[in-house]
Amino acid sequence: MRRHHVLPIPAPVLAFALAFTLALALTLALAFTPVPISLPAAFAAHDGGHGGGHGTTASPATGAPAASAAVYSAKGTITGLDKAAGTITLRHEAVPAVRWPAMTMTFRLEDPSAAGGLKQGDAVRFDFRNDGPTPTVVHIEPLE
Ligand SMILES: [Cu+2]
Repeated sequence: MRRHHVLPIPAPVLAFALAFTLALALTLALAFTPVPISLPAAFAAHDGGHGGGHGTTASPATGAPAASAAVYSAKGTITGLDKAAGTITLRHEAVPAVRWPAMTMTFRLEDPSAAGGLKQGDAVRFDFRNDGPTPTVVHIEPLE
C-alpha cells in the first residue's frame, strides 16, 4: 500500500495564515460598518457651518411628495444681512417640523427686497423652504 504524501504545514506558516485571515476579516468588517464613520458627520451637521445640511426633513402632514417645497415658519433674530448677496443670517428658535435645534444660520432670500426694511438685531417671524444647504426664506416680517 502506498502512502499519500501529506505535506506537513509548518506552525509558523499556519500562524501567519491565521493572522492574515483575521486581519482581512477585521478590515472587511470595518469597511462595511458605516456607523462609526458617519457619526462624526452627523454630529458636525449642526456645528455652526451648516455644511452638512440640516438633518432629515420631516414629511409634511399633507404627505406632499416634494418635501423641499413645504414652507415652515419660525421666529428669530437677524444677526447678519447681506442684501447684495441676497442672504440673511438668523439666530432662530428650534423648528421641530424640520428637526432643527435652535441655532444661528444663513438663509437665501428668495426676494432680497423683502428684507429692505429690516436690519441686524431685529426680531422677526419668517417662512422658509428647507430646499438645500442654504434654505430659502420666502417671507419675513418684523416681530412685534
Ligand atoms: Cu439651522
